[in-house]
Amino acid sequence: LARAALRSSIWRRAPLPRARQLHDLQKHPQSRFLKVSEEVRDAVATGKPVVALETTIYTHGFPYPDNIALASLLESVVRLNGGVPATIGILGGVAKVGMSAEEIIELASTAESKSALKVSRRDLGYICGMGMTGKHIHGGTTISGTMILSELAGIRIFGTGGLGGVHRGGRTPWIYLLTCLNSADLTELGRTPVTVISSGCKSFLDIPRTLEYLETEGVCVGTFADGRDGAVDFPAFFTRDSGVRSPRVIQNEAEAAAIVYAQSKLPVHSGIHFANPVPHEASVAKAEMDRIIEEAVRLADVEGYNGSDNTPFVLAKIKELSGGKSVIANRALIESNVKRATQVAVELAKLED
Ligand code: PSU
Repeated sequence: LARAALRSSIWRRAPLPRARQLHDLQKHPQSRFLKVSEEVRDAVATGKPVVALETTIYTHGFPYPDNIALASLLESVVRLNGGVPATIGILGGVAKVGMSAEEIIELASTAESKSALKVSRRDLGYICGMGMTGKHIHGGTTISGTMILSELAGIRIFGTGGLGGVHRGGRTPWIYLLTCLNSADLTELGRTPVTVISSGCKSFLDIPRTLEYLETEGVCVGTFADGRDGAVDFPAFFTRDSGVRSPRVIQNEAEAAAIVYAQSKLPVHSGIHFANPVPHEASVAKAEMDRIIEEAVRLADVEGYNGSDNTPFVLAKIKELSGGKSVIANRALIESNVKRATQVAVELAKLED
């Protein structure tokens, strides 16, 4: 009976079309909708450490031309630490993995006019479909969008700033369920086997509920403790402390790589999130940041900024209210996360040898 169930079961057959699709796309990366650069294709094929980088932080996070300087800095951080960078975004309705410097400049230049879309899972079909009809839209990919394209290209490690989460309005359980005040980043981590290294999620989000949601989605969450013993907080982006304990504690990149390796061999098809707290020297005092965030969230509420418009609005307000300190912290933490991600990718490549 068990054998018959195995032969006919949906769970045995269901993953095949997706696996075949992935295989076909990876075999023909110059498909109509997905272009993977030669350098990235070669690096993936030969087991080099590749690190994915997202582009929403350039189209909707940092202003032009700072965003271009940041993009070039992050690619150098990956290279200096022994990895191959793969900046991922959408140009004219075509997904690009391993964007050239010219392509990054073209995409990042849209920050001024705000003409690019913020692209997560729901937007990929739309933006590529519009490209077919002659509407060539550019898009910055969020963590969710970048994870999907990373997986298609065979990239397993991704370094970025901060994760979207459960919004505070979701505190009451029925509102939480009915209004789905969650970032698509969380469900993506539940379904796409890519490891994201970021500084946790911003404290204007509901951190305990975000961690609960990730648990439900089957996402392993650990925070780098760097030799410190005992309990460690899951970080709150601009600050190292959130008052919420991290589910797991990771001591170094070798431990992180071992977890990624083991999970891929089991195989468990969900993502992993490793949180890397903002460097001490750039961290903003928690009490000060809490006050600023309360005010920014209140203003977003009053002015009606919801859904995908919420994060950019709140971030801009925080920048204004903190006199620019938040931007310094943001830049420092992204750089540190991308370095960490590269070191994890390097350790992972050694395990795959
Ligand atoms: N955190 C930042 N800047 C950003 C983002 C997060 O400090 O630009 C982006 C990331 O791309 C993340 C996305 O995936 O916002 C989450 O948006 P939302 O909460 O609308 O899902």
